Amino acid sequence: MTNPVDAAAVELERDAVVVGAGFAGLYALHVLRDRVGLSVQAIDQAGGVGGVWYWNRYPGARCDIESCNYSYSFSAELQQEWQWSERFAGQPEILRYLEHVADRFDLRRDIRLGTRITSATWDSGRARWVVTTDAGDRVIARYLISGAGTLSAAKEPAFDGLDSFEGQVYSTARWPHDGVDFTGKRVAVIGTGASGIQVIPHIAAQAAHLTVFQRTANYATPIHNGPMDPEFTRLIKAGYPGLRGRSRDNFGGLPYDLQAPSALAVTQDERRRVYQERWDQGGFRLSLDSYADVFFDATANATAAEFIRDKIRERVTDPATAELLCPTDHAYGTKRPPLETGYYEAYNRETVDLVDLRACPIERITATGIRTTGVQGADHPLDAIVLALGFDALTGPLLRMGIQGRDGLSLRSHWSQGPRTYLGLMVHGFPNLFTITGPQSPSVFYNHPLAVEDHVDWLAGCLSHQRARGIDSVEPSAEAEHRWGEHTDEVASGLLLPHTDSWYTGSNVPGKPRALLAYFGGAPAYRRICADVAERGYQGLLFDGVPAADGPGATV
Ligand code: NA7
Repeated sequence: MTNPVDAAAVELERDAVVVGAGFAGLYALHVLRDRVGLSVQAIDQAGGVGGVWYWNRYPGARCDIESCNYSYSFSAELQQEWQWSERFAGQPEILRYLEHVADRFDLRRDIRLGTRITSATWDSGRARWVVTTDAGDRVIARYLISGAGTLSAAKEPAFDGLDSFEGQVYSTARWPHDGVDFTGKRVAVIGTGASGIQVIPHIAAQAAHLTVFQRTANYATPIHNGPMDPEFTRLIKAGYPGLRGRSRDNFGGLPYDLQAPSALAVTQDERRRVYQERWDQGGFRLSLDSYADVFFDATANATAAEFIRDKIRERVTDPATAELLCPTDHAYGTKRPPLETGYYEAYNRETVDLVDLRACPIERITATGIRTTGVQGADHPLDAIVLALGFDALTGPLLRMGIQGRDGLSLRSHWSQGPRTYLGLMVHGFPNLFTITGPQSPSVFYNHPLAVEDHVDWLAGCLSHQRARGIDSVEPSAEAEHRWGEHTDEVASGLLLPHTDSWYTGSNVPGKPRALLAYFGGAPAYRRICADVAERGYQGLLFDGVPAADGPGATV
């Protein structure tokens, strides 16, 4: 076996390698370099900063959280100077914001773009990570900080014959920078998750004909986007500290009120009034701000589900199409609820058809289109196919990096039955590896920029603590990791969510082990746990192989 640290091949030594230049990577670079004082190299495969907002450029791409919430809170100046033009910013504006952050905090000089990490190997002898890139060089670093994202590894299409298609194939997760003109084209969209639901109205308005291939109908509800009102902007800016505080005290990191406990404790009229009010407010209000037991109780959930199905039936003219668009095979909120503008109305166009892949699955893609089978199987002639198939969420970005920890242990084999972490942030056997918004942390259940800031701030404290004591390596004990996994499972046990096939559970990717990939204990409880761990001297961690503090690890 060759020594991973071959001095002749080393090009760069840094204290830390940060993976990614999206929300997580940019903030990690800023804090570790400018607050902790480390030398840092950030690396991103993309040609620019922005993470998912660099790649997902399809028409209609938009954040599903209000921009005054889906933004960094760490800099009062940044909050005051940045103007959001819409309530829910579109992809171009979020990308401009992240580019501004990179410039404002002078981050670009330490970001290497257009470079993919091909492997990261822990060298125990030197207590360093050896990170190789597709440029053929290496960076040697004490810490490996992943800001690789949660929804950044696009699912690979596995349709027979895709290569034989003579038209154009596009993926929402890798949209061409110059845009696409579908005028006069016969277009297919495969996939009706959040991405498909955002792009479909735009393609429907432009293409000569659109065929949507739907496997699972979704509970999409209106986003109710609009321009930012100057008075609203003024109020937000005047109240940012309170707003962020309330967000961090909320389960999902949004400044919403406490949900009422039960949809079943009120009359049907009252329930419908609440649902209608949340529907009118838009965003995630309906799912996150109505009744808590919608997430736990199938009967309570059914009341919300039926409310949404009624709305779909009102909006879609053709009753048969409306029924196909009504989800009946999973509970509301057990897939991330897509937010839409004009999605259902798109099906009222004469030029838009819906194909039910449950009744007639795709047999293959031919040179000229898509062939479905089953009773209503048909050949659909096409000029372009848009794939909106989703992501290998949370674990995918980490596993695709080729990470090897102590004694050659690969992360892929350590996670062969699903992710195993401590706090969703560290992994036993992988010293000095930190996974920002990693699996088994609140991540996708917590407003992303705040989740990122919490993790990076905690990490900065942990690294400062170690460095002050001359500690070379940190990793969780096997017991702490085991207990965190048990706790994560226990928190999820009463939920409806694990029973649905979705990217939350990994079941959208063939062969991926089924596990609820994020921690469902909520931001306030999780923040308390992390603070307790630090206050108790980093309980559950091994510093240079020795328990950092007495006790087995995070207690809940
Ligand atoms: P999603 O929500 O995972 O949606 C992917 C869609 O693609 C969904 O409708 C899938 O159907 C469909 N799909 C996936 N594979 C296939 C195959 N092989 N055949 C037919 N249809 C398929 O991903 P999105 O990108 O839309 O959204 C991801 C998140 O990004 C979103 O939640 C927001 O947080 C932002 P299925 O439901 O699996 O039957």
